Amino acid sequence: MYHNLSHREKIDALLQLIGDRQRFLVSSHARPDGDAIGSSLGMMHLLEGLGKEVVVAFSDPIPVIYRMLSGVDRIVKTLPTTPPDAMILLECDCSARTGFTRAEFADMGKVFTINIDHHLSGGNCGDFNWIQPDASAVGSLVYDLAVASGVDITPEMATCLYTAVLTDTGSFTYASTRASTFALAEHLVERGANPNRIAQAIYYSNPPGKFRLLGAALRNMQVELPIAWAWITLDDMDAADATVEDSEGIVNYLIGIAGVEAAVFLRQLPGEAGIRLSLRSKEGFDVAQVAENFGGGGHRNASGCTLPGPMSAAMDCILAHLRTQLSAQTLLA
Ligand SMILES: [Mn+2]
Repeated sequence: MYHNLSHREKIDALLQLIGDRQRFLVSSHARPDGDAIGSSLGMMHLLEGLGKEVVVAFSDPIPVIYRMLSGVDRIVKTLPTTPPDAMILLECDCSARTGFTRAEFADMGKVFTINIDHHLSGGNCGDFNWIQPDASAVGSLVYDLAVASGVDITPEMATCLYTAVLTDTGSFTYASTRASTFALAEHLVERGANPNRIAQAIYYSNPPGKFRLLGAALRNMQVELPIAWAWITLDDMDAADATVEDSEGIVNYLIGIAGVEAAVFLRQLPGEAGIRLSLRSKEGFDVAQVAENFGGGGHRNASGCTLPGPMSAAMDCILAHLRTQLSAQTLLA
């Protein structure tokens, strides 16, 4: 029913769907990042600006660096028992990616689902799907919706959406950054987002454990151009007195090396949960496909997946796959 609509038509249809309902549940993916949290809270502020009732639920804790965002204290860890009139899923290619279980969703019963995403691997899991792979962040889609709705873009909402776009563009460095991204940022700053204060919270408020862990990972680093990789074990985490949150972003250092086209960071998970992989690439190489090959997903230049342990087996597996893919691509070039 809602397929093949233009960007503007999608927005109008979505505003109609929102207008016809009163109570909303907003959620996004497990291990939430700046776009997941910023766009969800931005959506909360938008809906409340329209006089709606909103519950925002995340299955995982909110990283410390995002706790300055307005509305963070309202976020709950369980799904509401009273079914909302609609559920809005952001940055998720299916409800399972929220980290809430099938049983938790079943308790809520069938709910009209609105799915807003910019992942290439985004599936049409909702009753209404708005998948825009060229958007720099889901936060920019929420911004377009806010502008079209005529709601007041408050400093609180502007700060949430600016945080989403800043972090998902790698501080305006990723390939998804265009002139329109800066125009969006300009408007959000005019509406009250403070770039310096946001940067202080996100980039200059790190716990020391994060840098001890980075040190351990970089000591493990291997470079075999055009591939670079590094890993950390649970022992490294303990020794650094670091949290899972502290491992976010380490892979970005590996892709920063000249001549590296694909980088992979491997993190040992507790028990038999396996090895978590974060992948990054420069423009030419598609790591979303690599991750999808192992049941994961993401963007062309940033993706993730989980492989069975031990660490050495996971490393051999991903490196063999990357070497094959890269040499095939080089042959094709
Ligand atoms: Mn995103």
